Amino acid sequence: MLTLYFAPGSCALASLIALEESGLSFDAKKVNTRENEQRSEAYLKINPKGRVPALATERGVLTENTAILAYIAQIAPAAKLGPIDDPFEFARLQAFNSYISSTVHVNHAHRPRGYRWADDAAALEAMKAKVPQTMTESFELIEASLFQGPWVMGDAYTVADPYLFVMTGWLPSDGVDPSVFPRVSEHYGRMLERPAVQRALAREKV
Ligand SMILES: N[C@@H](CCC(=O)N[C@@H](CS)C(=O)NCC(=O)O)C(=O)O
Repeated sequence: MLTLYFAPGSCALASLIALEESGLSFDAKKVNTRENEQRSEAYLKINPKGRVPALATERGVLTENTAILAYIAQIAPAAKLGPIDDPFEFARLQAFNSYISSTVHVNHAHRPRGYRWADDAAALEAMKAKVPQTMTESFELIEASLFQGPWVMGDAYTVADPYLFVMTGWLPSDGVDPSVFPRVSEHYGRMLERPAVQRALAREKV
């Protein structure tokens, strides 16, 4: 049995959507990040990083969206969530997801989680102030070059799509108007129509 540890409104939504798309049977457990449950002794035993998502499998716990998304695509071949038989195409998919994880998500985190990098109040404010610019620059690149359309990797829906969806959903709170990026905005709307996305969003609300 697979168990996904997630928190509403977090990046774990990407892995939650991928699981919903996969057709695999899984359990989803909420971690109350508002109460800092991710730092509790019990949760740190599951994920010593103190972050969500974490995916408990029969072979152990996987962390990091990039790893979890790739794993889901590979263990659910019938769902066709990635080009798992083509090493080059799969690496291209991983390149997109790595950019989201290492750059776009980190840009965003400078607003709510600046304390990871600085203690000084002025430095924290300076980091927050920079977020609209860094998110805009990343989305300009995605809109113009990385996003192929109608899905991230082209005609086929893959595990890159839920990951982009989560980042697009954060743009308004990061002070960026998503309509500036029409192709990405259309993708967001297309995602909202998918039953798996609707099921994942409903799970966040329960
Ligand atoms: N690179 C990690 C980032 C995980 C991460 O930062 N998750 C956030 C939620 S979006 C979290 O758990 N934050 C809680 C905290 O920082 O205490 C991934 O993609 O899985």
